[in-house]
Amino acid sequence: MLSITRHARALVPAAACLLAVVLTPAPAAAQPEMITPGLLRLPAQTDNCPDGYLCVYRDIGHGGGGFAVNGGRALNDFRGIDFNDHMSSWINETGSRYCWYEHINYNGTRFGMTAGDHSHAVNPENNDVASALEPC
Ligand SMILES: [Ca+2]
Repeated sequence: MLSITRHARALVPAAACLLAVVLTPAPAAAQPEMITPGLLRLPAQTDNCPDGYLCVYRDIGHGGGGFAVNGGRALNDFRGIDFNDHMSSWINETGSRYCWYEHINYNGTRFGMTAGDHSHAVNPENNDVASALEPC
């Protein structure tokens, strides 16, 4: 009897530890972070673009994190979000055509982003050059 009790006592910490492991929730998926109303920072772990937003990504294949702007909103200078000359892919979930520009303040070559369309990878010569975007 005594030996069973001693044995049971030894098992309590092990059982508690096992319970703790079982009860620990899985880490929550990283969520977009609002910078200002209508502008979100996208975490590197997500590749989906919220409905109603235009999303630009640091890496090809909608990876590496990036930014999402609510439909209708423009960004005249990517330097303001520390994203100048970094865009490699995009998704347009706004329902409106958007354009991105080679230079800030909508200057330089303009590239269309059709509503509901996406680019897995912009052309190599246009990689890491985007500096602004707006509905167009
Ligand atoms: Ca640029």
